[in-house]
Amino acid sequence: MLKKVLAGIGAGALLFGLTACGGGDGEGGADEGLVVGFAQVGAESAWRTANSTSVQDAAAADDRIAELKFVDAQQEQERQISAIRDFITQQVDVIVLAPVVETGWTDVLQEAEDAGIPVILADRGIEAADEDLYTTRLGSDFVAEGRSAGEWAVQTFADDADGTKILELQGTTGSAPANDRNAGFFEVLDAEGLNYELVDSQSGNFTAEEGKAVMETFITTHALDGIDLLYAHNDEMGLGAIQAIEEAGFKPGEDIQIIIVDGSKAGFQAGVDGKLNYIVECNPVFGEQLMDVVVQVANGDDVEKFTPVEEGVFDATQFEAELPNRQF
Ligand code: GYE
Repeated sequence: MLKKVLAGIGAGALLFGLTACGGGDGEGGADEGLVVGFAQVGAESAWRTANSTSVQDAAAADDRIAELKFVDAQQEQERQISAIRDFITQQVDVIVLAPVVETGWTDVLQEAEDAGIPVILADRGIEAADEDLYTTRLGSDFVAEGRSAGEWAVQTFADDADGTKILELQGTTGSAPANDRNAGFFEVLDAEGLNYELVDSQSGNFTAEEGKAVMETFITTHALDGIDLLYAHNDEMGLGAIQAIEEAGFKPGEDIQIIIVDGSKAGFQAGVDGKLNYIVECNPVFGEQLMDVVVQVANGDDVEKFTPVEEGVFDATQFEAELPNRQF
């Protein structure tokens, strides 16, 4: 509590010898609360906004947390790297990183380790080679999400004798959810022996604008006649694509079936309107759980390397009933 006040005073606090502001000493300042630095991806989607709100609200409500230093990196790794370096300089107790991409973290995470500051990954993961450089990850199992999408595609198109023609709108290139949602999906299609053709696959960077633009290119390049399925790695890209499909004079959800991942209110509403066919849930509301992990890590407790967030799947028969339950 004391630190909440001192955080606003900044360096002045040090004049009084009150050095409890972090220090990366892992002691966690049990009386004063923890100072946590959070390098967030950006604000590219409803999912992300809900995630930022969840983490900020949970930190504000939690007496164990003195201050959350929040940085929105605008989907740029360089901004996240600078944020982490600032957190190290400020000697925060714990760093939380939602890494925009999987690679390129070795140096800065080594710097955090050398400073004695533990790093927790929230949401996205990083490449396996660097797994010793973070303590734990709390987030979704993106491969499982891809597999769920794949299972539905296999069930839906099993009898499609002339082969299922698929378009894919990938998330941010090099990000864990883009890599894993792709991998899980095609793993199931191949394992189950679906007769399919991937007609095109491009990144829409998880935004509605880019999703729409890529879909327009798909339509110009391939036309839509004969395309069976669009697999969009998140709601925004799916919703952007729906606009492009409608503007081209086709009926999304009928002329082309659509799978999205996330499950925002807007996504479910499009489902209720019959414009898409399957939703794989990705849950951003893990702020309270994250604060528990932050405290455990600061205390040096043993934690699992990965804690998955629970999530479900929804087909057209469930959209209407589920819509009022959506939190973002
Ligand atoms: O699916 C997407 C967001 O990393 C799980 O990032 C997250 C993804 C989410 O932009 O909407």
